[in-house]
Amino acid sequence: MKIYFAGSIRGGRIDAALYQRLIAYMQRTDTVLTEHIGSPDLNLMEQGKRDVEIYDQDTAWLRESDILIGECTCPSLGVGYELAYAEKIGKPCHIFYDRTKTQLSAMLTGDPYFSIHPYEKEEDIYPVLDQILGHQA
Ligand code: 6IA
Repeated sequence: MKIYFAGSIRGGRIDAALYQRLIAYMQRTDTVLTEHIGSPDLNLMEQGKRDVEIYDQDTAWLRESDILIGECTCPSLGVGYELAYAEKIGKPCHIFYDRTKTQLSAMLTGDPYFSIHPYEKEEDIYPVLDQILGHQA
């Protein structure tokens, strides 16, 4: 499966290490098109890449992907945009967020299109990912 993993970049990098662990977990069995989202050096890497190129590449990957998986604990305008874009083109969307740290936007929780997975501990995420990706838990 080709996975579009969405996580905050300019919205804040507080959960970057979590993104990296989730990406590594999914990469054991599937292809993650957006593996840079977990990179600790993203600020350095971002320099020199024009925003229009980022937009064009990411929307192409969204169209190419089979599924979007978003980690939405750290609010990000870009991730919100990607979710709406993915819904518009009919890609299944799964949203994870830590319910002890944030309240998700009503624009996500109020939209029945999205599959929303609140969690309290990181280890709760992995069995749900296994189910989504069709692997034995
Ligand atoms: O508003 P935000 O920056 O938090 O939006 C984050 C979301 O937008 C992520 O899910 C990404 O898919 C996308 N995004 C934002 N900035 C970039 C980016 N910057 N590269 C790729 N996707 C991005 C450049 C870093 C790169 C050279 C490694």
